[in-house]
Amino acid sequence: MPLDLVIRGGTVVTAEKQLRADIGIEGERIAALGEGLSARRVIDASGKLVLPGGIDSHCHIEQLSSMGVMTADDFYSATVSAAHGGTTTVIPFCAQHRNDDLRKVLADYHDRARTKAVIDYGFHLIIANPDEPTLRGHLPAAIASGVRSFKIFMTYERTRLTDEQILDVMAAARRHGALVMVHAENQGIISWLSGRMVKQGNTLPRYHAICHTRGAEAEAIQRVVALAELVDCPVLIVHVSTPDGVEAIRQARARGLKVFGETCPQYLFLTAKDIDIGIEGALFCCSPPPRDEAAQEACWRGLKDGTLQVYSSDHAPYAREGKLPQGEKTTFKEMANGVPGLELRLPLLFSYGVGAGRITLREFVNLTATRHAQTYGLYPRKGTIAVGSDADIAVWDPRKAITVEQTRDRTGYTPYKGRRLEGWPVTVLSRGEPIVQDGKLAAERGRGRFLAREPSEALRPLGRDVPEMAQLKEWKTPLEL
Ligand code: DUC
Ligand code: ZN
Ligand code: ZN
Repeated sequence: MPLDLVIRGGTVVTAEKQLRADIGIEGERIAALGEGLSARRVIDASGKLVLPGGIDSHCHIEQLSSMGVMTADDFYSATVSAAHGGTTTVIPFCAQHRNDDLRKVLADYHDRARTKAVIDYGFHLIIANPDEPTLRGHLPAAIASGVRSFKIFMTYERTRLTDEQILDVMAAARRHGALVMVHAENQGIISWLSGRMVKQGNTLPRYHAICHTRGAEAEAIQRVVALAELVDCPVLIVHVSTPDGVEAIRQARARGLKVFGETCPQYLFLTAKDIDIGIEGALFCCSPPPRDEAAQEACWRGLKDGTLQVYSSDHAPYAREGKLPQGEKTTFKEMANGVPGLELRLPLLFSYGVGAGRITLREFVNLTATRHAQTYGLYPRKGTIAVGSDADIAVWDPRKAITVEQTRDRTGYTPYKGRRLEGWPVTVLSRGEPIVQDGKLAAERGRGRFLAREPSEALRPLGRDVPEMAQLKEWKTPLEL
């Protein structure tokens, strides 16, 4: 029986190896890897790199911010933009706000994605209301439905959890098998400083970068690591931006703790100087903010040595009106936080990482796809090129050069305008179907499918008690209320 499709003559790269091979596809899956494969249809990949499609495990799509601003992208525009940049799976957030019932939140996001996504998607939750019904009923049900991770905030008045609440949600995650993702910044430092700045009329975006201090990140990471160690709960620190933050994770890992880290393009390619351009700096504002060259270097080092497991976009796409709701008078406290990055995440890392000799091609695949799948319970269905895996594949032209103008999301801008990039995914397949062909969209709206995720090794507790917990166990003293 001939195969449906063969990708012929390319250099196939996975996290483990690089080889010249044809890839045979039958239906939605990879059916063969080898030389001289034939099929009904052929994609000629000679001179090209054939990589697993990217997995973006941190992006915000069709999501209301805590201040009530809707992202500019819906599930169609975001996933179209992602596909053009070589990403074939996204894991965005279903955001619970303080008064929301988690069941309704989850149902709403399923409705939003089902009819629009052009690539496959999973969900994380954002837990802002860890009350009894949420922790005892709604969250376990959501986890059982394949939503095996959720984010919590240590800052923002409307979403932050107290340390006691963080311990509660960690205990629930441990019990029901979910990975806790943490936005780690110290609320007191940020609100103390920003209160003073706003009162004095220092409201330009540049003060956003001042108020979210480096120390605010490092303190919160150290604190949340202590909380996680107490209840033996693995954690993943999202959007790490500082040398001290990376170091705090490195030290926790050196002690054998399951603490994972993530960084994003804005912390490798932007600095606080990009924000310090007057009111227009709002377009570059995200939390935590980009820092300086030394911080960029620390994030690169963290990616290279495995302290930071994954590289995600944190695509938080707001159009100008969301960024500047009061026009020129908007204070940095009123701006929607976040920058777009779904489409350029991979091409930026390819050019400035692989192209500049900072990382190898195999590390690129690991950081953009394989580790996301492994960490979030999608491996080996997604994130690799292997017989039996979904045929989610990006064929890269390593020599295609572009100057960034505009991306396909709906923000109307990109923070990376004017950058020279070399290397671009020219053909992209999702479950065996070409969804981008020679740079043109070939996907039908709504073809993307929800991915129920399995418990991953990352979220399995260590089974190691701190002395106080061990003592309680010895005394047979229960912790449950
Ligand atoms: N955190 C994110 O992860 N994204 C956007 C804003 C924020 O604070
Ligand atoms: Zn965050
Ligand atoms: Zn985010």
